[in-house]
Amino acid sequence: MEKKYEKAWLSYRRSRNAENTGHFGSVFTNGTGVVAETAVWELQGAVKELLGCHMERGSWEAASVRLILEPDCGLGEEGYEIRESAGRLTVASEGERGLLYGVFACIRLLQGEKPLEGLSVRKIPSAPLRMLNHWDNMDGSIERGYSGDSFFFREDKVLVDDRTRAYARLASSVGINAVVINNVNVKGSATRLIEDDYSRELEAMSEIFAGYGIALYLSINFAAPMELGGHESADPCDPQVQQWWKEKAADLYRRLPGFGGFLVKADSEGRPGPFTYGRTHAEGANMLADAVAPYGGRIIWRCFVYNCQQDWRERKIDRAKSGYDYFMPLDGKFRDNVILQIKNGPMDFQVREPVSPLFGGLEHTNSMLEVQIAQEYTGQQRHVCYLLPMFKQVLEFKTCCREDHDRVRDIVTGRTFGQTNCGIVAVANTGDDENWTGHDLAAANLFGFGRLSFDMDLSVEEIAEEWIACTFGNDPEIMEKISKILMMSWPAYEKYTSPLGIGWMVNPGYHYGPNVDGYEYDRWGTYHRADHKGIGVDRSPAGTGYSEQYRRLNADMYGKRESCPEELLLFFHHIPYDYRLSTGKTLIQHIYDTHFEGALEAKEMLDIWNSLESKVPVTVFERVQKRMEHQASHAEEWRDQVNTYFYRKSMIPDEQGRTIY
Ligand code: GCW
Repeated sequence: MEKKYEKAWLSYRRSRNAENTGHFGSVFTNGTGVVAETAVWELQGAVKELLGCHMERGSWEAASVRLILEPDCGLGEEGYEIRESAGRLTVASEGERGLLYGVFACIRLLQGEKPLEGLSVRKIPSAPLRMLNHWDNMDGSIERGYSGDSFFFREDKVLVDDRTRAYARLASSVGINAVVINNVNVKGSATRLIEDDYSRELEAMSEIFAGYGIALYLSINFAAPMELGGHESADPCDPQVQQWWKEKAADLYRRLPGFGGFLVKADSEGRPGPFTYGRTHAEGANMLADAVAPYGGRIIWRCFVYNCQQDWRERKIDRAKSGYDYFMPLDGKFRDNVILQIKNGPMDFQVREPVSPLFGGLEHTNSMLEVQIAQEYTGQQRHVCYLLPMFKQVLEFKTCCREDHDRVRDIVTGRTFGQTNCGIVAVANTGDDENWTGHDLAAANLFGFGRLSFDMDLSVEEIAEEWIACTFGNDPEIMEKISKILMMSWPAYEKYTSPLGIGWMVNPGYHYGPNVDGYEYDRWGTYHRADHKGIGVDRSPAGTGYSEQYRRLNADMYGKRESCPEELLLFFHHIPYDYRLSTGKTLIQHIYDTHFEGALEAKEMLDIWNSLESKVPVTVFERVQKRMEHQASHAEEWRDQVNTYFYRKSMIPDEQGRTIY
């Protein structure tokens, strides 16, 4: 039985803005391809539901809406312009995808009940590649999935049905143009996705995606030539292996319309890779790049490579250093159609991390920022945690790699080094739950990631408001209250979980809930090093030396505890509990205070939500309420475990005498 699904932010409710109806009598396009057709279809459907009017196809002269391909208008294939004058609306682009994005922008305006008169908007997407990575397995489970099972796979089959299209609509409506459907950990039958076995389904899927301007990508198993091709090795320098991949690529590009390329996790967490053959990651990636190059394909190669067999006793080895250590020496050695995919921080999607020093380090290699909207370490979609403020901070971070245009956003949009193969990707938070994202408010992260990738000038508040208007309507009370919850949520989560950038402190394996020492004596390189005097990892030059991986100005800033931004203090330094922070509070008092505050804020968010009872649909109200009630009590659990742990270590009482156990 297919599970039901909702339309998320594309569930159009009747607009009260009757003035707009006049603009939507008929539509004309000079686009002849499938994406232009999609644009017309989307507009007609939305106008019908939002304004209640039936939109005909009209001629160029007569149509009230014109979707026009204008060659050489400087907008590119994906940029668009929307102009309104004298009751006529024109959406222009050099490409059909631009028309589609323009149409979705018009629809958002209608959803937001904005007037169209005199409108003049011009947008060119910030990032060339705007991608989602799904960690979906062929058995239907999702690695780090918190919204049900996969809608791409079940019982080793590829699913192509109505939901595939519904998904493509959602993704495309916010500007996503590339999707990897299978987990980066490619094992078992997933290795066979590049074989003929699944060609019919993948062809159908890539056709649906292509209609929405989305390129399908697949994660591949580096050892596939052995597992599928019967070769004795997967050595990237072996001509037979090279030939095998060339044939595979030829085959895939012949079968799948608009196929994008491969995503590769190699030599990481037990996955095979070039190291086995004494080869570098550049040799590995380039071999695949050569195979897909004739078809304009790309290889997206992950930099999440580290030793996951570390000895916790060893204090000089530092997992945070590994990405840079492996990839910096290879700068400039990758083909043009290789993009390195770099997680935002040097560890792993913690609630607070510094930006990976590979951004601003690499100068001659295409790079792409990887963030995670699946909330693996930020409440697993049971806690509300609006992550856009974090992503925005990462994008705005000044790497100091040159005098200007040195922010992460400049790098991943190609501005800094003139690259065109670059962009931003999120590990997706979807599943086959009715509302797609488990927590209804987690959809703000999916919507918001897409919108930010398309337009990095948008503020996180604007994005939240757009999402709320599209999802819940324009009622000022709803807008204000849900915005407030979203904007409170990341800071609150940070307060009641791990302090000042230290990270982890979660239950091993499934990564949910507090366990301060959960990873402390484990092999994963994730330690807080707390003792009775202090806490934190010394990553200064006197410690592991990680801070030295940054450009000079940043290295100096992080390297000294006095200049290190306080939110990252424990990431970079081992600090005594009685150290005074800029607020005048001691470190231990800061830990106690933020944990009490954070738990109160979780309760406050619940109260705000409860006050919306009559304002949002009852099913949504109840789903969110249930999760937020859990969040409020789980935040108390976090508060009490963390505070108690540090009280017992330090034996320093809370100045305010609150209950610590
Ligand atoms: O954070 C870790 C996750 C793994 C994941 C890995 C990765 C897909 O716990 O589940 O594997 O990151 O990014 O490859």
